[in-house]
Amino acid sequence: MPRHLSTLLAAAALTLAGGGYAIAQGTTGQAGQAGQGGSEPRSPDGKRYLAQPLVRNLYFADPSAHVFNGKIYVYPSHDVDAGIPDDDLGNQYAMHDYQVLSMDRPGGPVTVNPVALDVKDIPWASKQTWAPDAAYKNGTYYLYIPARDKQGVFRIGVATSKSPTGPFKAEPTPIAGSYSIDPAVFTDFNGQSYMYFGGIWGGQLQRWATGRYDPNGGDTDLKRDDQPALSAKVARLSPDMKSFAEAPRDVQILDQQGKPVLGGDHDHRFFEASWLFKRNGKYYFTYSTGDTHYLAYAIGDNPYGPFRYTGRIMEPVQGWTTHHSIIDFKGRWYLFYHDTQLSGKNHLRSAKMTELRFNPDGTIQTINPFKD
Ligand code: FUB
Repeated sequence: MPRHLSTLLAAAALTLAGGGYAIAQGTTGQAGQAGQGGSEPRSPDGKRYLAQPLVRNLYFADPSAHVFNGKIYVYPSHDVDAGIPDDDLGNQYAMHDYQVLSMDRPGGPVTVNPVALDVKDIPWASKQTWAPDAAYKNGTYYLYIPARDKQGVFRIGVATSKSPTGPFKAEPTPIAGSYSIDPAVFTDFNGQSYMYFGGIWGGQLQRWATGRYDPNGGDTDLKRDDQPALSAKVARLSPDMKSFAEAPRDVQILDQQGKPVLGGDHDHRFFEASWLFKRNGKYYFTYSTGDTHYLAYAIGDNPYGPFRYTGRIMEPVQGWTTHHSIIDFKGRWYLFYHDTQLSGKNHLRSAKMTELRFNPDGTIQTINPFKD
């Protein structure tokens, strides 16, 4: 779709009747989508999807959900088709703006709000506005933005607004000391906020293994299978929510024996897409295993960890990437994720949501993204 047309569509602030997670009727689904016109949509290998896209006429991925003022706001990447072939560095993910989704309740109509921020209005950024997150403090909403800077290095910036749906105004420079991708901001019950971030391969985390950016630091991971895996990072945020109050630390993930998960353990090691939530006094660090396509979780006793690997949140979805968020809404928990149901293409993803259930011991009931 030409960029000016998508902007016009966005400005219309479409309210998509019936676009909720359980039903998704009455929207403008993709032409030729299997199952339109009555029958239930099926994956290319014939499976029925657990949930339907929140939005059907635009592509949204990496859904970071929050509850602000009793409503659900989702801060996703806005996927577009730039005609770039798939590669391991993610060049096909050529997003250039953000739009916020909102809904009053799970299963209710989903509003696609106007463009909240465009890369041309982020002074330090050049391209690839990837998975964002948001936070609220003292009357201001903060949008955290990973993007490539003018030198092609991923950094994380921040933009502010008085409205949860924007428009957001970007700070002139990225957060000092930030790097890589996938920011996720967790605010503890005492009001202290922390940013979790990082991603290997196209997210460039492996290039920071020495603490400084090394452009020759590899395109995937460190290829040291018998060494502890590269870690996500965490940094306490300053009271202004726009800077780090400390140098980023490693988010250590331990296996069931208490040893660091190794780089060669692709079923369990951190790849990208950090999230952090707290339940019953425990801190759940959740993430994607990337090339093995699981959403996994590890449990700790404080925001810094270490976190003990505990299990899978979700089995692989349709599509290469898997990225999520988790919220408590009125005492029930929900997982937001994405897949490629509508496009069949890795870089054109659709955000979805489904209920997340816990066992009495605090473990998570693993979700199959298909009904079959
Ligand atoms: O959307 C671009 C990238 O794909 C995200 O930053 C990753 O988490 C993966 O979902």
